[in-house]
Amino acid sequence: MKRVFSGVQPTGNIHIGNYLGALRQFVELQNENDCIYCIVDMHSITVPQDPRELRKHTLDVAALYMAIGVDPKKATVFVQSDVPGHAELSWVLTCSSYTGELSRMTQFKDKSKGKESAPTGLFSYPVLMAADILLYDSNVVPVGNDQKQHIELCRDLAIRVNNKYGETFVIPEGRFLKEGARIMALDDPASKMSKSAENPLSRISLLDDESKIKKSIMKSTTDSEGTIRFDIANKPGVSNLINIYSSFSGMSVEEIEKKYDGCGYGEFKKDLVQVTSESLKPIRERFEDIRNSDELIRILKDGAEKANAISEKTMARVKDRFGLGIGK
Ligand code: AQP
Repeated sequence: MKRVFSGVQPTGNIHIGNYLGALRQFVELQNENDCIYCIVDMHSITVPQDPRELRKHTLDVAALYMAIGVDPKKATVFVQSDVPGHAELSWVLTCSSYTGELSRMTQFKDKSKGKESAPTGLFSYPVLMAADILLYDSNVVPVGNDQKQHIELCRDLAIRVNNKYGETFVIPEGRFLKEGARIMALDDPASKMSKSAENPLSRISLLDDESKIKKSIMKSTTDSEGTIRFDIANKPGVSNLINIYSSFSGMSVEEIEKKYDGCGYGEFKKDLVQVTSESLKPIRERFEDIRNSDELIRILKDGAEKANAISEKTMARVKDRFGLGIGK
């Protein structure tokens, strides 16, 4: 049985990019693996957060995990800041990382673009992410394609420590869905769909109702050609919509192109609204029940307890290898 670890930041409501790119894998993996799914709230504070909103989103994301089908009887679900080992290991790994490699991370470059000075946490974000993964001796990390570079850094850090201090960490593998699983912003298909983008119409949240879904899709950026054809280089907006259609309906790109041959964007978009709304409605309904039940907090407390037990073992090993503390 493999150990699987992944997390989502509670920076806002989970959108269909997070869901189709990463979270959908969580559910299928939990049946045959030892899965640990975290709400990575400490990553969220790398950019300013309203404390009340952060806590609300933390519980929302936890409830959404379960609404999409994560089963707390099969998987461990908890909040990152409830397990101190993440911060502890992050510091140890920070001391084995280099500013050069961190400054090459494209996410840091994107998020700090145009700023004279960026928060240190934003810079060292990938080290905390490496700590999240290595703390649990994870074998597999299901994430979106945008995280490939961070997974590579995590592996490099683990190998570096193992070479210098002796076998300490399991070397994890990223699990990425096919290239098309990267969902782009609806108002700008050159940028990825993002929770924290300013324009709410740039994304579809899993909790959006039909009228918001309709508004986002009907206003989405396309092109002037007028044909439903998958061509990322020349038709990025339409290709992104085809991708979303295909992911929710299970139809292949070719089937969709054939179905909408000769149709205009209006008709295609209208159908996409329906396909998306039908897929998200049951998630939204389950979310309401779970979010309003007392069970949610109990599940997160139990999850943190289980995660802590694993994390303490790893930290004892790490401290021993590095000569930290007074020893046994
Ligand atoms: N647009 C996307 N398409 C496919 N996968 C995506 N992921 C994120 N955006 C897309 C994947 O979703 C998982 C959770 O992401 P995260 O919350 O850890 O952080 P993120 O990648 O920074 O996501 P956002 O939505 O863009 O949040 P903000 O705006 O706060 O930065 C990850 O596995 C990610 O790959």
